[in-house]
Amino acid sequence: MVERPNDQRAQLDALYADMTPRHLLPLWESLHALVLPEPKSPAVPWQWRYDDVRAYLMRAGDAISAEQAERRVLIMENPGLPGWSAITPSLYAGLQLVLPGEVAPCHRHSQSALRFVMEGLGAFTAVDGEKAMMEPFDLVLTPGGQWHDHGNPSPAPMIWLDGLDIPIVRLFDASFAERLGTAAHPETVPAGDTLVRYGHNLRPMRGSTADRRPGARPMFHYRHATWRPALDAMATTAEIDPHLGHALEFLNPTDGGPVLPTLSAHVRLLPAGFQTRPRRSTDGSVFVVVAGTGEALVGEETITLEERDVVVVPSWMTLTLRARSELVLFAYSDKASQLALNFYGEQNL
Ligand code: GTQ
Repeated sequence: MVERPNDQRAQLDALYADMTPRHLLPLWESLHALVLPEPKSPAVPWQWRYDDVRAYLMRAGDAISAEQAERRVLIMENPGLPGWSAITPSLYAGLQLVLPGEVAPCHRHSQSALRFVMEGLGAFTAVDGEKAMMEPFDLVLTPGGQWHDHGNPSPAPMIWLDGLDIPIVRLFDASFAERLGTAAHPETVPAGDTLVRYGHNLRPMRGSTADRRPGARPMFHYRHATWRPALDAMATTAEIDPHLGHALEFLNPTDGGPVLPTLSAHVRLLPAGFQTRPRRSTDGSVFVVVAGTGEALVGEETITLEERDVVVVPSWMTLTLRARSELVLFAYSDKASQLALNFYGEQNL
């Protein structure tokens, strides 16, 4: 509360008391907290150790089937956002388990999702009836509005990170969801079709019957077998960015923009012994350690990084990364949303 002379204070207090029941508030008491001079996230830096979460997820696997749960997922909720089911104010993150022989039934919703495979081989995500066979550290997209189901015909558990824009859709009160009614969407094209047609910087000619996927977003599978060699090659040939390390963004081949309307994703490589210069950006980000060990300095916090750890870096907190051994990271954020809405900012320090 702003300091006011006593008589004014009494006058204002009387005004507030009378108008509050009418759902009216004085802006001048909260303006500074509503319109901030710079971002100040209620989210905190945090880390989930993969083996720790995995143990709970396997217990969930004993307790409930994927079909029964619809999605058997443990939500990673930011300790600074209790009750939000969110890892940052705009991002959702969870770890999903599909056991051998299980299906996660077909549904669609306004929310866009990305999946980053943590463990397992040979389960699939099907988008509008087209399967992508998933391998560790593959990125798979299920854009908003498209039917998707998951299945695991392999003999081992399949676990992936779900990154969704649930809080963004909630902010706009724009959520629609429906179930198909059958567990799996009828298969529409052979598995892997998206990669054949759109995965090589080529596309079927416009208007041809071979151009089957939605025009604006035809690619939904970005394989580790593709992105990793590209990043490794970059690390041997390119000058390293002092603030990022070697970094490649996943892109939508139709326009060179982010992979989803709301979410962006990228990968980085830091050579052993390399330390980035500090950097901050307005897109709170979720990192996954793909390989290597090191540390993340997030504001005042030091977080040790080990393979498959999940780390959240809130908006505008200074991040410095240190690689003990060669460090490979995946990250997603709401940068796509912020760019579209003209909010995005970053600062190299
Ligand atoms: O796989 O469709 O973690 O709809 C949360 C909501 C996963 C999914 C989540 C979802 C999904």
